[in-house]
Amino acid sequence: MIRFLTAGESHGKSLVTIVEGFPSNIPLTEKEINLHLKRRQSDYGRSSRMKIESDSVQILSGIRIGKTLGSPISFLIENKDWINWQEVMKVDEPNISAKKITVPRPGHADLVGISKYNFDDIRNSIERSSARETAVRVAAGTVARIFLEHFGISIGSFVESIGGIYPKKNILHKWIEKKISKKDSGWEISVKADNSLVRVLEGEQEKKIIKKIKSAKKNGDTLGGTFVVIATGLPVGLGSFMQYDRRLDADIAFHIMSINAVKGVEIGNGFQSASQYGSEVHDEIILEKDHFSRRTNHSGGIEGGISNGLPIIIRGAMKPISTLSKPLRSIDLSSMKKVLSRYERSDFVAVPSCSVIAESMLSWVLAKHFVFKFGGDSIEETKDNYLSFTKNYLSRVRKGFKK
Ligand code: EPS
Repeated sequence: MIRFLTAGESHGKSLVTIVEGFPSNIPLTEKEINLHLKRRQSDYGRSSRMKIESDSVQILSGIRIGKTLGSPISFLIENKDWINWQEVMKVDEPNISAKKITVPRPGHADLVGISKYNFDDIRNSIERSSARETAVRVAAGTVARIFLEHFGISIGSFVESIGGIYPKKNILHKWIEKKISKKDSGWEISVKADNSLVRVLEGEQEKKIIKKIKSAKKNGDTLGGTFVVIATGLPVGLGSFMQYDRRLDADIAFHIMSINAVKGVEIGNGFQSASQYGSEVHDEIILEKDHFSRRTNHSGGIEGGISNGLPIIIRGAMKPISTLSKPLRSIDLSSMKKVLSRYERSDFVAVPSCSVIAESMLSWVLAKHFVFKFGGDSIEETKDNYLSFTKNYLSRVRKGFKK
């Protein structure tokens, strides 16, 4: 089983992660990880912090001469802004007395954090709850992505809407209502989305969104939105219905929901299917040359908690950023009096970055179930196991059911 942990505070010295359980001999370079770190930093609508940080990873262990060793891989990403926060973030007593933060921002982790951990300064809640931590998640997720690429699995995303502005064309229609050809790849969607300042696929929509972000900024307000992540090239059989916590859809929902500010996750036709007839929802089964397929993909590539080989389609909803310069009402914890909330530097919108982080989280969870099913101590062994299953499953079904 693969696993990873992250550590690091938003304005601390650096962020680190340890990634464990991948087989040996996967080619991996800092350059590939840096590419996705840069994509995460898409800076339209972000705070001036994004002008300070230009993330790049240092590989500390687990890789020798460009390939994984099978040992724990560790990564470090420096926080360039730390230089400006050294006193505030000092491990021992600071030379200056850092001013305590006493007014919690509505919707942020400020108040629940101090209540739970008995902190006497909201700064202690802010630092670890910050989405800055997602930089190292992308590093870990990129190991998973590169591993999956060896099996033809490709993952991409786009921003579907920001502030309620959706594209004119129903972009998901093709992926859900039509039979996808083998050539359609998840990553190609990302290539298109990466050309847009806000990672959308329509020019007119981009213009409207930028206008709305500008006006939100002017009004001291923030925006959220929805994003779509698509994985293609999957084998049948990732996940299981044998135990609740091995269901692929459940695990995907958990991983996407774990991204800061995500409040909703949908798989395939999700919420829409709840108001339709069964005959409109369920994907009819067809037999192709060497595998079973479906006429449509309303299920979003997962049936019974198991991948069915069709593209996995995920939609996520991100709430608006909770730090507003137009203050909402709160309580000053030092006086327990009603006050207007405090403002500190923040993003106005972060849905484009969130969509890239979601690619990493989906890569991670798919790699987790892939390694669980196919195992292998070296990638060569994993490939043998994968080919033996994918090449032979249809003939095994034929043999087993033959009258
Ligand atoms: C964040 C607040 C902002 C964001 C940060 C997440 O940082 P700061 O408090 O330093 O202005 O820029 O995101 C990142 C630094 C990043 O790399 O994504 C928050 O409160 O979650």
